[in-house]
Amino acid sequence: MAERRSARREPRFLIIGAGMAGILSAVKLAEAGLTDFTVYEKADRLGGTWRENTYPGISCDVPSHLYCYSFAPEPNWSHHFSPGAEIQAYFENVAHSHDVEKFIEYGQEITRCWFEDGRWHLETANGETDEGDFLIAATGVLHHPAYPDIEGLDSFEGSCFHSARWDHDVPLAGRRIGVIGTGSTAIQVVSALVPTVGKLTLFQRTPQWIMPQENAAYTEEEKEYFRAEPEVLAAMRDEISTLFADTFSNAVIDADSPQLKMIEVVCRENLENSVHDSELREKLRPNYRAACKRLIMSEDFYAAIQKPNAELVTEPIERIEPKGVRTADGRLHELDVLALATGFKVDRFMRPIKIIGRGGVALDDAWAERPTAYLAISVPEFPNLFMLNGPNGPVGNFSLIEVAELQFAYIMQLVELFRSGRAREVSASRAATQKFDEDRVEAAKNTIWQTGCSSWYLDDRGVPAAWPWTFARFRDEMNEPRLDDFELV
Ligand code: N01
Repeated sequence: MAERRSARREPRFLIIGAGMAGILSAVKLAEAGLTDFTVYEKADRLGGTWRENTYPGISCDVPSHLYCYSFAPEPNWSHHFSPGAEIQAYFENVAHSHDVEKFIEYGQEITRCWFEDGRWHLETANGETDEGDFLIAATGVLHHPAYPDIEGLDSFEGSCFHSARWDHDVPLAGRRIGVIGTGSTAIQVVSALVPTVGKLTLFQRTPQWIMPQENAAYTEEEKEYFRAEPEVLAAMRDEISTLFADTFSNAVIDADSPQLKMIEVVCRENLENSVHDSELREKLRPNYRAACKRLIMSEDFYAAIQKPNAELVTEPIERIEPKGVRTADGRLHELDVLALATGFKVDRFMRPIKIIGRGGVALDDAWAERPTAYLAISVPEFPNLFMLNGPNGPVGNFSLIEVAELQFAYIMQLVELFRSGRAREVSASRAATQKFDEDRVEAAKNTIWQTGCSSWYLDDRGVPAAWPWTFARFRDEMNEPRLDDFELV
């Protein structure tokens, strides 16, 4: 590894992860002339969630022109909601066009980071070491697949994989495919597979509300127009951002909001009008409010599940056997392939990396109850460690790219304290972190997420672990750090 210490009195940064937030960090640091940094990536390719999730039908349900960096607008998106492969290519293009690939070290899984003598040190699985002044965790939220704890899972004789580890070598055409789960992933998988497979069996534990959402292609004329008029593209992005916040992100934090009631009406009508068989319709009808679980957008799921080669199974899964899935009614659903669209362990963040802060305190201990961070960015006693899309930030109903950009600009203001010589170590104070936590738990009581359903938003106490305020408030918070909330050394 090259000599790391800069001769200048400028900080060195260690960045964990070359996904959306890691690339953002690299671009922004380089833009600020802070080129003493390395992005550590455990895989052999950048892209994070878009590298790992390649399941059939994958697309993003945040509008394309919002789900991209503000500094790298993309006039050529093929659809209003981009397919996953296009998003992956977009990140690769941005890294290339901004010349930040040279900062990425691939195949370097960080196993341990520790703060010692005022600096962050790290060790990789290959035994290499490095040190720097700031550690940026850009490790993502939906990153660690959650495998279901179902008896006999390992005994299945066919092909079985998690949706985030899709095995493209396994043929699907004409075969019997089972899908477990009914989250955003499963709904997209089912819609994409039904037309090609022999039989698709969807194992539903909980039904979902489905928001009908068309995904039209952009015409060549539209793309040409976006290419020719970059300011129109920028204005459109702002417009989509406001619209998205007003109609959706801000609605979910107020369970009584008129927008939510509207969303509920639309979802109910979608179910009533799209599903013709009354028995199937009732199986698909949730008994909780729309958007309590993350709302699913789909224009074709209801059509897919009504096809003759599709079956919705609502009997609980009893166990998995060599030939398929046995449900509680004693029936064996014989399968060739079993896809586990069973979601993610959302409380891991940068773990399993062992992170040791000031005075030898382990992050695992600091987060023994549950992960928490001041404004989703900083943890007391972990100076100069900053997270992008950390715990309790805006997730699920926002463009995580917009969120990360605002967070990074905020972090850069904290870094400025170091550069100007005002502080060598910056971390949120305990008091400010505790107050933030109490306030967010209180505010979360008004959200739709806490109206009686289970979802990945909820922590082990059933409290939503997500930003419970408006996006405008998030923007305001990210505008400028309140230094009284920090401990500066
Ligand atoms: O995961 P999930 P996901 N037996 O956690 C079921 C983003 N995303 O990958 O509801 C049976 O939502 C579980 O059942 P239940 C988006 O933020 C975005 O689908 O707990 N079933 C549930 O149905 C999304 O919210 C996009 O009863 C079991 C499912 O598995 C997030 O990623 C696309 C089970 C898990 O759903 C996660 O979505 C995809 C068991 N033992 C993802 N264990 C778009 O932009 C779990 N389940 C469109």
